[in-house]
Amino acid sequence: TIVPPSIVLTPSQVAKLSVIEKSKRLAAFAAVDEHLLGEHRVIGIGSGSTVPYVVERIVSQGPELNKARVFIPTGFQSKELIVSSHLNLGDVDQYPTLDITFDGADEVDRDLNCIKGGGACHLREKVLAEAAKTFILVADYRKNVEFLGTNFSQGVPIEVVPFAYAKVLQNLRGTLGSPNAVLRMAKMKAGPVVSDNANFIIDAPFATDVMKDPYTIMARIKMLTGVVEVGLFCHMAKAAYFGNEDGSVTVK
Ligand code: ABF
Repeated sequence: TIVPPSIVLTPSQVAKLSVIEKSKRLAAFAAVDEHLLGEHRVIGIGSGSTVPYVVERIVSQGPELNKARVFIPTGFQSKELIVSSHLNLGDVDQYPTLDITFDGADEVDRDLNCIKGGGACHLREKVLAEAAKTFILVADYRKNVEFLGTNFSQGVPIEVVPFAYAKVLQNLRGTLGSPNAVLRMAKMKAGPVVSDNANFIIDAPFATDVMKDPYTIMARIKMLTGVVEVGLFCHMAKAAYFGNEDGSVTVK
């Protein structure tokens, strides 16, 4: 008989996980245990490689609890995750207010500001972060930094309408002070990366002192005509959970 793959890992599967995967899983489990309450009905599910462990923890709570819940995805990947885990799928059109959203991050600073969009999903991720009464970040220890841009050097992801990309790139390289801003290309340089919203992504690195005040640079980028959303999430998260190599969890 063919047993369908389950999102809930067996002990032998867990034992085979790398240290980084184990730390993602620890963070996700701790965040769900601490913040997902029995009365929560509408739950946002983010993107990336840490979020499947959030879904694993939720699924392991059992069908009784989960049949009363509806899960809203931030993109194609999380939609597939919800559907394949046999959870109820909803849409933000139906549920413009969410009880809670869990999502990953590329980096989180000491004030819980974060860079997101390494996976090109940050527009929908920001919609679900903003729509949620509580927004919780989950990540491994590499994402836990004092200031943004410390380890994540590829720059701030910026979703831009294709018609405007060259103009926005010029603005970023010029007046906004990111001379190394680039249009994100698909593997093998087959063409630009295209988001779930049919837009392009620009990656714009900024100097460390600029990244110490992420809100200001976020607002300046967002004012450029043609920019749809900036992968800087400022003052949005209630808490961030980081799994550590030694099996502990850091909560910010
Ligand atoms: C999404 O996935 C992003 O906004 C971020 O780019 C990325 C984090 O992925 P991972 O959990 O794989 O590190 O949440």
